[in-house]
Amino acid sequence: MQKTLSIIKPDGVAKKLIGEVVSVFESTGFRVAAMKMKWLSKSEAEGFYYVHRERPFFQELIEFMTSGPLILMVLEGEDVIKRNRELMGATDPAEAAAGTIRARWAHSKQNNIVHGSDSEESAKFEIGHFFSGIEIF
Ligand code: IDP
Ligand code: MG
Repeated sequence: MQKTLSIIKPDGVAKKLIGEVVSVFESTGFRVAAMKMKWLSKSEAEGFYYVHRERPFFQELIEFMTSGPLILMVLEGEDVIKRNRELMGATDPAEAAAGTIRARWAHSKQNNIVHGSDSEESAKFEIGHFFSGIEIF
């Protein structure tokens, strides 16, 4: 069984979409193996998005990700990394396929409701950034 890191970003929490998003994952058959609410510090957000540090939108992205509490989850399932990315839809909601989480609820390319790891390597790094072994069930 594969694991991935999923985040309901501050816009998703503010829009009261926690239940809707978790429902998409659970009805797909993913198991929630860990979950917590957290308000990220600047350095926690910068460390998480380290790979994007040179991108022009980096500072705004960090401001957005630290603008309020978010939900961190470890999801488990068969091929969950790729399947979660499919459920999320494209980064820009204008390009996201109909019925995906971002097509349904995202406001913009930045404020796009969810994060999901994009590879086994990033899933390992991202899960370890936020969860210790004893927090994952
Ligand atoms: P992803 O979340 O679909 O994997 P990435 O390219 O990894 O997309 O970008 C990480 C996050 O940075 C996005 O989810 C989004 O919040 C933000 N972002 C990406 N591209 C842009 C942009 O062009 N303008 C503003 N924000 C962006
Ligand atoms: Mg990404």
